[in-house]
Amino acid sequence: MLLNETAEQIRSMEIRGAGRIARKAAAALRDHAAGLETPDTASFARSMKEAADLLVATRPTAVSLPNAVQTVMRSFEGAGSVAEAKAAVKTAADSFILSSRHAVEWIGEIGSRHISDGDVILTHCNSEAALSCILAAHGEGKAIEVFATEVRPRNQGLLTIRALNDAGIQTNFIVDSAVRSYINEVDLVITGADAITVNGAVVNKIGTSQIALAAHEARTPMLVAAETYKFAPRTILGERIAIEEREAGEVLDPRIAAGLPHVRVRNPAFDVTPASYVDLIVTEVGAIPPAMAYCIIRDYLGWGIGEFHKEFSIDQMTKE
Ligand code: RUB
Repeated sequence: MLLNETAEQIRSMEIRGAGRIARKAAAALRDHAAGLETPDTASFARSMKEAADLLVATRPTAVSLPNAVQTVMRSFEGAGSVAEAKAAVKTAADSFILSSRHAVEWIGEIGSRHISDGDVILTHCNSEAALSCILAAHGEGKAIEVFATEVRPRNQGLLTIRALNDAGIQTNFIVDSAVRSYINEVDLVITGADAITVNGAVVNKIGTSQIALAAHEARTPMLVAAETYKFAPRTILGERIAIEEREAGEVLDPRIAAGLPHVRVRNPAFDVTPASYVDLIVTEVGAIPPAMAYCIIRDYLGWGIGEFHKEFSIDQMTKE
């Protein structure tokens, strides 16, 4: 698929969900590289950098996107020819896509061990990783029931209830504001994540932090299902996760808004749940307490304090 087309599909949310976005971005870079006709590796690198920047700018919150792009972009560093660089990009993109799919499966296997026969689970938004846990538990024959939220304003809950229904799982569909009314009937909350910071805070669909708060008060455990590439390396350097604010028209019909000059619509797409409200993060390399986020970043994303020094010296060099 063409690069600009993929970028537009991510921007418009035709392609959505942090894992899917990451895989599509990797595929778009791979296809872009294959079609490039550049005379040398330097111009190849420049064109790939432009493509990478375009993709990363589409949605600012899900760090799976820059992490996937970074994986592909690092693959051709030091390539001796354009052909070698193209081959490296293809291998890196294909292997990212494959390992991402496997990660979602493994998360399902690990996450399902935290689900008991007879459990009532609440989920929010539409997360492949969270659904993988729920579907795996159901596949193991556990009799589970799910509460799924509507997820205003984009109604991703509709995707979730369809998947649950198709699997034959008993599901209750509720408006977002009904969570507290049902939280005492829920045994476990499972959500996905768009980003996890070095202090274990979880960035996910708007409303997740309210659900976590209600779950915390009700002593209902909260599980977050997230592949390792959802962890945000640059939070080690103090970088904050940007929370995407989408257009007002998603929340309020512009014709109504036009008659309300004193009303400003706010439409953040994500929020931050503090680590203290999260019991466990289920990754493809195991279930970890949020306090171990740094270890995941160091061990699986290859970003340690050494990278910081490297970045710092590069910054310094470009200033000098
Ligand atoms: C999607 C969302 C999902 C995470 C995880 O938001 O918040 O919970 O991306 O999803 P949006 P997954 O619909 O705005 O992209 O587990 O599928 O990666």
